[in-house]
Amino acid sequence: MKTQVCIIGGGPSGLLLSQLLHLKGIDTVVLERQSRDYVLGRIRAGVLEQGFTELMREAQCGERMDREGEIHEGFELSDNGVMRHVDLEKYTGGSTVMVYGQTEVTRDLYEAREKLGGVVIHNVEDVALHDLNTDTKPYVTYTLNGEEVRVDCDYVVGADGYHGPSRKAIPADVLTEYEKVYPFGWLGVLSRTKPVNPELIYAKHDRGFALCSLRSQVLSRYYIQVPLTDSVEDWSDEAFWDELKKRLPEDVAARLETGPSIEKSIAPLRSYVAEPMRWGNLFLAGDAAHIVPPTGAKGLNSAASDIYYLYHGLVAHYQNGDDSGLDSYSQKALARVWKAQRFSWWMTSILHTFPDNLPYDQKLQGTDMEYLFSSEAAMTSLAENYVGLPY
Ligand code: FAS
Ligand code: PHB
Repeated sequence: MKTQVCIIGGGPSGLLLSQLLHLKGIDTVVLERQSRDYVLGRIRAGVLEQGFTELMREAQCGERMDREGEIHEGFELSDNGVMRHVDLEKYTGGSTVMVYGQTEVTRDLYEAREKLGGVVIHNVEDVALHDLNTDTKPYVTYTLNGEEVRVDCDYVVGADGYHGPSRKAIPADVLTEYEKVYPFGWLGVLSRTKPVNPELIYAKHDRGFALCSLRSQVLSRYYIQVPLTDSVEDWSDEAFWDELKKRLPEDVAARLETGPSIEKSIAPLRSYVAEPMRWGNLFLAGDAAHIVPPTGAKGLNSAASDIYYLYHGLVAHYQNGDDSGLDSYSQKALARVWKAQRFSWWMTSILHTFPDNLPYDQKLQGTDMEYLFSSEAAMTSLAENYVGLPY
């Protein structure tokens, strides 16, 4: 099989890039390890930056998002029951975020690929990357139903997430990895209940962090911080709702509509960056290159800016023979990735309880919250990072 760009990974990064390139006449093949239903069954991100929504519209995938997604002009920050509003629109001069689940984003992308006849091959196994940094062109091999297939291409894009093979194809003496593991995870619940609040509530509490989010007016998404030693089996629905209520302001807890969980999972929190994001004719994008704790809603949104840079670099290469975008991809993508890393670390640091925190550290957390609400500059910094820094 021959193509121009072989993309490993049929998550949002891989699908969005393949759709954008297709519309520019650039041929791609997407190789995905799982079935489409499995990919769509993963419940992940919920908040989209404007940069992401604009890319989705450019990819001709924004129609349902604009119809069903919710524009949010701010969110609430609660500190041990005292809730205060963060006015994103005011502090950014008009920017907002879109609340629309990653599952729906991925569904829209799959349907768009199908409509254009895009090549997305599911259930592939044994994906291996070859000749990434030689004078010859790269190729990728995989097996499907026991048969080995070879894909000859100009470029390989590793959009295969943290556990995929692409990053591992970069020699250890070339790759530098930066990691920070947090001593807790997020227990998330999806429930067919009316969201407790029109906007998201990020709740700092001595018992631990909690987040009230949503997917629609009839589908709510909630999280509570839990120790890494916990497992989903430790948490009945009733126990989850009781603990969530304890971490929310009393009036919010009183109006919380509870119901059976239709999805319940624990995600560990980690900050991770791999550099460089290019090696020869291999480009890494999204979770294949970086991971953030979900506190700042930057995981999916960092993937979007990678895709933006890579998309424009590949179009310039194929349409004008201009390689400047590809040559600067890693440096440009990482510059924005690290700012998202910083913001995600900062939001996580001020909102969660850390088992080893000293009383001094706890005082600093409280001071950070007070400084936010006493300084236009501090609030502007929070708001501009949350809505998404420029690409
Ligand atoms: P993905 O991991 O989504 O997709 C990679 C794809 O590559 C997968 O479909 C995988 O099956 C495939 N793949 C892997 N190995 C392969 C192989 N060998 N061959 C072929 N295909 C292979 N972000 C937020 O902003 N907010 C959140 O609340 C949030 N919650 C999250 C919860 C969890 C449990 C996880 C893991 C992530 C969460 N994220 C969240 C981050 C998440 O949204 C990612 O940023 C987003 O999925 C990135 O998309 P991709 O880069 O496409 O990676
Ligand atoms: C979600 O709705 O899943 C969500 C929203 C905001 C975050 C993290 C997760 O910061």
